[in-house]
Amino acid sequence: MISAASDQPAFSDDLDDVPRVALKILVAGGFGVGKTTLVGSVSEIRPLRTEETLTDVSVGVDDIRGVEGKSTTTVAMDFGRLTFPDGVRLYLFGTPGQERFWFMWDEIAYGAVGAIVLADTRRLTSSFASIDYFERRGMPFVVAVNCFDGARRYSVETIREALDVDPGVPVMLCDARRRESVKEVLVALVEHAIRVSELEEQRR
Ligand SMILES: Nc1nc2c(ncn2[C@@H]2O[C@H](COP(=O)(O)OP(=O)(O)OP(=O)(O)O)[C@@H](O)[C@H]2O)c(=O)[nH]1
Ligand SMILES: [Mg+2]
Repeated sequence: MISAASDQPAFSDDLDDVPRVALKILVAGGFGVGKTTLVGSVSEIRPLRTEETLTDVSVGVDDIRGVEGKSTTTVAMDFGRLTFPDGVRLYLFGTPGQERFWFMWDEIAYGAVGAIVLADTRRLTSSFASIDYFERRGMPFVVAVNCFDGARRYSVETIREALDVDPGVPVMLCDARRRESVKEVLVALVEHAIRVSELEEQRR
């Protein structure tokens, strides 16, 4: 079901409200790592969601360790928007986490400048596929570890080693429920994407 949360203003495409720069950002990562939560906590418009109830069929298929209270899953995408005071507007697209919906990724990823790969240290392997995806496509990404309550804390270095990501890829800790924390991740991603594109420019 497509729905919009009701605690934020509805989406309005005000023609006077044209951003200086508009960038498309993906929010990826394994099943239940907090992608929908992240888009919802930072979006300035009512986020678009496509949640469906998890059925018994998913038992034994989806690893819900640590998120046992989870009752729905994203079946198409999440969409939200955030504008910074300097006029940079980010359009956020959350991907579905379940493997059976991965066929949609190429279309969701089209035109994106970069991605956040969210990870949960209790199920780190569930975010490997996202990392592979962006590495293969040469799309800049940052890894953000969503620090769930009760999950063991690891240092950024330990997580970097476990995920075996390139030394240039930012790895950070975050709380997907906190707007300021998510903003920090988004700023790190945009800065990283600019660095990557400058390096590519110099190589040409
Ligand atoms: N304690 C805590 N719970 C969280 C956090 N982020 C998400 N949750 C909870 O974890 C569950 C999973 O969150 P979602 O945002 O639906 O995860 P998702 O990655 O979008 O899931 P899929 O779309 O199914 O892959 C929900 O029950 C959230 O309420 C967090 O930072 N801390
Ligand atoms: Mg989701």
